Amino acid sequence: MQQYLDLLYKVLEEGTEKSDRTGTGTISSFGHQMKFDLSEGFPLVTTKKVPFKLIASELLWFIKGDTNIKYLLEHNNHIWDEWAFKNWVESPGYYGPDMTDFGLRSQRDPEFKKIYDDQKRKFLTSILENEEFARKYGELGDVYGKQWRAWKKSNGDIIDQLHDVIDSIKHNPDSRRHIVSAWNPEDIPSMALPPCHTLFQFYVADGKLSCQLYQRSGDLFLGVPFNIASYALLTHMIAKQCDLVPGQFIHTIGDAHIYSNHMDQVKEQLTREPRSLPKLEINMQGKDIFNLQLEDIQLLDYNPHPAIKAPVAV
Ligand code: THF
Repeated sequence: MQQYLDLLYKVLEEGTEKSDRTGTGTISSFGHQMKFDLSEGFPLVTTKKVPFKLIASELLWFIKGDTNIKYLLEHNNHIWDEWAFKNWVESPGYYGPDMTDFGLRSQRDPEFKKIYDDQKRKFLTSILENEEFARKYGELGDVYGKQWRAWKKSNGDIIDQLHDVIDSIKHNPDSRRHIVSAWNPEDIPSMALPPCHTLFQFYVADGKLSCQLYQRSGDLFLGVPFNIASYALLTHMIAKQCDLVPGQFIHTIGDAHIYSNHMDQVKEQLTREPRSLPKLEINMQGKDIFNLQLEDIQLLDYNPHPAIKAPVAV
């Protein structure tokens, strides 16, 4: 994972200060690429502990075509909470205390943080306990799961891009069109967040399956370790289903940035020595990626440095 550390270092050294949508502030640099050979081990960052279970349950959620956080909550996965909570507090149904800019305010004002935590806890309980509430307010809109599995055509039909790409890898491996796009310009206004991982392409040669992702925007400290592992896992799964061996994961990033409130964490991480990579085992007997369960995915020999906490920008 030296490439990941090199990228952190490079953006720290050469990045430009830029304001951003969330008001947090970043240092940023444009246009980077990392290449991971998946035969050398599973590319999960070892210089801090990354919660792999959350990555796996998020990916299974995308693959199911689900866009409601209820499934994530049932798997103790809270990485999308803030985006659903934002929709709720901005909706006409919300009568609680003012939550404008809750992300930034909760980091700066401990009194507000208590009120915010309380509102968020109530919100999450309602999602888990009240089906109608969950259907209305757990929904993130037309995010990844929707675009991968049910891209809406102008005539009302849908396209299952993930299913189709697996078919084309199996039946026409040399094709140069093994592409899944999450970027649907028409749907951008109805998304909780326009997709950061915009488009990915598969490539088959010498019995190996490679994948390249174009990510328009990458939160280098929090998001990118998740994104690398998520697409590496997807490549392993699809390779297995198509009787291929995992080749490379190539990660191309547009705006690569470090949030101003992640600087100390990044510097701490850069003092640490990378360790040997873990291994991945997937049990696909009698299954395909569409009915794979969390228990079928095992990470072995992962011995990272301790976790480093950081706030997520909303
Ligand atoms: N927004 C921002 N600002 N950064 C992102 O990385 C990001 N995502 C998704 C959508 N919007 C984003 C959400 N993905 C964590 C990790 C991934 C996320 C969101 C949050 C996170 O906080 N990880 C912690 C552990 C959290 C926990 O244990 O619950 C970590 O230490 O890794 C990028 O796709």
